[in-house]
Amino acid sequence: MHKIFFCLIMISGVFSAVAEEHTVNLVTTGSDGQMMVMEPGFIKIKVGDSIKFIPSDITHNASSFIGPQTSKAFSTGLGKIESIKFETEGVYLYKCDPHFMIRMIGLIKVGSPVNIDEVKNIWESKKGTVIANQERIDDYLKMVIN
Ligand SMILES: [Cu+2]
Repeated sequence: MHKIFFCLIMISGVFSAVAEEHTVNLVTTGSDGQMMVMEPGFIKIKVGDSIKFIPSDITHNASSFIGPQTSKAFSTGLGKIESIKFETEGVYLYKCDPHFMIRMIGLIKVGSPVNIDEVKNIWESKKGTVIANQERIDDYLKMVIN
């Protein structure tokens, strides 16, 4: 009997280590005063983990933008709380569709950042000029370390 309980505890421990659900808030005003920002803007997760995206209001969502070539695209509904599972290793930039032009963009690192150079190159070619939050994504990209 004790052995069975021990096994159950071991199994539940393994499962919680395998897949976690993280939370990212999509907010109009950030806790540090930044406007139109993902919190946290840069998050590290494991392959198989999920992220629950929580918009502060109807004007925000999370939509894949630049990611690993074999990854699935995703787009959550405006104002909808949705959980997305990340099963492909690499770095992902994702955006809020209504606020892309003011860089409401976040960065997710899933496992190892195997495609970081590619993401940086694509971002350089797309970033252009904007009216706000110019340095935000470059700052996030600097945080990606193997
Ligand atoms: Cu937004």
